[in-house]
Amino acid sequence: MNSALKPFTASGVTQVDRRDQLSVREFRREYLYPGRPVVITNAIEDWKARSLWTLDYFRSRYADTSIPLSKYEGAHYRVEAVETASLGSFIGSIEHNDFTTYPYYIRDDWRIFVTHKELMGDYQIPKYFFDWYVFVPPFMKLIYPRIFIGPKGAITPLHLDIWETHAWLAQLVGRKRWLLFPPDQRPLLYDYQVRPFQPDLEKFPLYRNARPFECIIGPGDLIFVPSGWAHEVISLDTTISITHNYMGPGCFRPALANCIKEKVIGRLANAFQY
Ligand SMILES: O=C(O)CCC(=O)C(=O)O
Ligand SMILES: [Fe+2]
Repeated sequence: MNSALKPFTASGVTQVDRRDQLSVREFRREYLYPGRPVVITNAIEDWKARSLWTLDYFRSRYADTSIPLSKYEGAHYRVEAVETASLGSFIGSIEHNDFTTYPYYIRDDWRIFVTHKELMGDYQIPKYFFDWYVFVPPFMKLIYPRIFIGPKGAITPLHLDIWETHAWLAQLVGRKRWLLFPPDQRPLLYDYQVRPFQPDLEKFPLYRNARPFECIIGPGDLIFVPSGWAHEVISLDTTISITHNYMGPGCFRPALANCIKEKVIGRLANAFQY
């Protein structure tokens, strides 16, 4: 995956701030309200997951748990390309392969937290992220937490997060490189079809003018991804991460509107067979 290390735009890259000992007040003023991403260090040191969650730990306890794998084919994950494996065999495969020889990624899995509820006690929601979805009825809520476990080289292609919510992701094992694009650069991204790590500039010439933000997160880092910031992520090692999406200042409108559209109007339409 050398391409991950090449320069990718003509216009330069801005580093995402890395902040240690960030207070909630500073987070709100400097990142949440202006809608800027940030990597916060030393914010999850009290989590059990911080020392417990390793590939060996998951293998020793959950080797027989069956888990959905997303297969990366033709630069995308196809919905129908989900296969199931035991967590033990998946972990064996990602220890001995990278993404080019084993293009499978556990993405957004929440089922493991339902099957093995004790995992929920291994982390807490960091103090920065108050989720307004706590006020909506359970059937309207997003499902979280969700876990990512993948081989070196695993890719999440450029996208906006579900319902235009904010997100946070905590890195437990390995490093991930992120490229993030502010909402006003949307016209340069061609409906998010560009592959920022290997852009096809003939097909997507405006991408030349994009100015991504970049960071590498490693174990113990927590990243805040504001609503509307498209991002692409590549694993530089075998990786484990946990994530939540949430509704908060700056995304109230789209996050609530999308939630109602999908969970209420969608259900009613189904019920009445529209
Ligand atoms: O870590 C990754 O591969 C992607 C994370 C992400 O973008 C997400 O959870 O929406
Ligand atoms: Fe995302």
